[in-house]
Amino acid sequence: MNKKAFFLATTAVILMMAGFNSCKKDNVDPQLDQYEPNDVITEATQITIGTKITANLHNREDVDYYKFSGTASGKIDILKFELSNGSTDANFTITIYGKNKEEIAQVPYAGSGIDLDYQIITKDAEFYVRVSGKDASSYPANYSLTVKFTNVADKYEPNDDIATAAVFPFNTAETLNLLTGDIDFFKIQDLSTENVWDAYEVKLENKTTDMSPAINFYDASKTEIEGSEIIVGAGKDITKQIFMKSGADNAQYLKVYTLSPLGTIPANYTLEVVKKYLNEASEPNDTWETAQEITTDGTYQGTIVKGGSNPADSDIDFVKITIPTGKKLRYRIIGDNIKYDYYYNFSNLGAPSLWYSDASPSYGWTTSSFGGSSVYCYFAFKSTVDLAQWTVEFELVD
Ligand SMILES: [Ca+2]
Ligand SMILES: [Ca+2]
Ligand SMILES: [Ca+2]
Ligand SMILES: [Ca+2]
Repeated sequence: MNKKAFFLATTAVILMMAGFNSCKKDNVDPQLDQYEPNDVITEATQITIGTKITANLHNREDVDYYKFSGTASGKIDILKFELSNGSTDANFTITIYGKNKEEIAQVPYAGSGIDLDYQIITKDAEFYVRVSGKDASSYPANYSLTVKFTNVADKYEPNDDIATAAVFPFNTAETLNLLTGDIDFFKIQDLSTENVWDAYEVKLENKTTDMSPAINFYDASKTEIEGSEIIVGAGKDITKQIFMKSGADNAQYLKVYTLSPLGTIPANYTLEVVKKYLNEASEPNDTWETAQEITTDGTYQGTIVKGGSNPADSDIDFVKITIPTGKKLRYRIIGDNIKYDYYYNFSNLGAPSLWYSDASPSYGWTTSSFGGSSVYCYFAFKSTVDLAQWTVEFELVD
């Protein structure tokens, strides 16, 4: 081919292409909506979740595929499919596919002239939808379709595992919900003080008749506390008192979930953690270094909020009183389930020496004498039961 022939041939191809294009345009069926061609899933028209599509089935065989995608919130949410029927006798259905084009649901036909509403519970933000229909007496059969997230997830989401547990405030009833497949983890931590035991009442109010709520408790190391699961039954509330030490090293985690399939979704509940303020003002006083110092005769009281035989995991209340030179200490200790250790030191520095351990409260005066020199006395009150009260009366005599 010479140069001129090549030019003519190329021009002819370009003209043919141009002619073909204009020919196709001229032959477009005026009934075709702007989203065509979309008759197979691989030709699905891309739509942003939340966008309203106004389209039609232009003949009896037409089907329309759309690919919906949007920004995933990372939260379990209700995804709604709303098809508004623009025809009096067309009967629509939709089929929903996941992001890998696997079928999720074939929604039943809505009925002639009837709108279609459907919802699924999901975290995903990528779907395919196939719109098809039957029974229309004429075409096009118009419809509009909107696929949207409803943002019903509560404000503590996402908190579906212990690593994402939401920090929960005290003395505030929060309105929360569970969706299908949902679990809610919360972290309870009291940073108002350091190393002070207190009781906290965990209250779950069930706003449904069919959810069977359950709560499991975990310690600060995220290990489930043995035997901590609370199960109450459908429609019932949960109330549970827990004991926890304050401070950054201490925490408990709650796992809220349902043991029954949910009926109405979202399944609402309120959760409140009430701090009881049951410990004495002189806390923290669990070591001799932090002992409550008594400087005048009188009666003193306290509470062993969390009892137990393991001192590292129970409340201990240290009290210190100084016996001046030439004086004696008379004391009386009262309290059901109270035991105490007695320590002394002739110096105000360093650890005191244990004199006796695990003494039961004496119900009469006891006089201590240390040979006339000044001495520092420590009482460590303990209990094996929770919320045990102790009372001590001190009197310095000649
Ligand atoms: Ca189509
Ligand atoms: Ca959750
Ligand atoms: Ca105490
Ligand atoms: Ca204490």
